[in-house]
Amino acid sequence: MDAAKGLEAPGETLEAQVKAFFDSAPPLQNSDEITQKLNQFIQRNSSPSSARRVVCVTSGGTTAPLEQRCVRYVDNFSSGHRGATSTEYFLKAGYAVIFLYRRRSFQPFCRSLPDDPLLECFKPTNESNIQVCEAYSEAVKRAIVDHHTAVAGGLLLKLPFSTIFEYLQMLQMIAMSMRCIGPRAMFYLAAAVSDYYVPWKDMVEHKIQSGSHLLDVKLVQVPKMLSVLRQDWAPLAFCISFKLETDSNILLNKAGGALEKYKMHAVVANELNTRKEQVVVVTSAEKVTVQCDKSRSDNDVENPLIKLLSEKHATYIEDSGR
Ligand code: PAZ
Repeated sequence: MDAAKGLEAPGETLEAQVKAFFDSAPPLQNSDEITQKLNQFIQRNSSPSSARRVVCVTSGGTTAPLEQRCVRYVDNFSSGHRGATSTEYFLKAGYAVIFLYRRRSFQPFCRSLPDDPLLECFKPTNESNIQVCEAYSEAVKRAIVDHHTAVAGGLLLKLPFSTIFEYLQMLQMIAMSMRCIGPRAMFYLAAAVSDYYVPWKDMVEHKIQSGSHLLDVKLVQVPKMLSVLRQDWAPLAFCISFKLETDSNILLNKAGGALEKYKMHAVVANELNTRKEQVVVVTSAEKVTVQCDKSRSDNDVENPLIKLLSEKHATYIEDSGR
């Protein structure tokens, strides 16, 4: 939504903007169920016998609806590949993962399956049973086993969102539930989050009718929730945000700016066209270029990236003295 022009109320404090955002948001349908799932998940992964590090991975783009009974919305680019792949590597590194993802975006353990269409993986047999096609049998088996092991083992909790309203309400709930584990919590914020939105109370209820050559929709800036996450929601957690740019000349400066402004522990800078091959991890001390190792079979850039961040997180926990 970078091209959109927001109407920021001059002089309005961040606190007032945050309040206005949450007051105007339509309440989550299933918030009790989500809270229960979160509490169980955190409890399970923080018992003395299995005290793990827990990471919240956000993934995919948020939508900003233009109508309450939404037909049209402004979307943010993200396939969810980064978040899904990172989740797999965090699980491998021993983390429990809360995967906050955009509905119908990439899912962990499904990268080797054809998604267009998934049904090509299967065929009916004579007895009307279903069989996995030979070409995909290994990939399907691996995906099912790995996914089941993570979910049934209580190491992966998946929570879907579509709109910016759902995303931020759920992020807040997750942060609150993770407070009790202090610095063992990590936020890995790879989702592409709307910069502008239409407040619910200003939104038309029904589908906008065509007829005028000018669509007059006023978009308001989404409050800078990274600051709120760091300061209020999860002050002890280790926080990593992402910065995406298409112009490599401004990328590192923008990442450095975000690091400082939002007091992140690291910002992962990536450029649209090369994001699958290379990222730069920007911290107050250094800028580390992380590249995929093309000689390996697991040659995702997320492999060395999660290794590096997991080491930094371990140092952070040690320094916190807990
Ligand atoms: O989801 P994906 O793999 O297609 O892309 C990942 C990404 C570029 C959305 C992510 O790495 C990222 O930079 N997220 C933050 C985007 C932003 O600056 O708002």
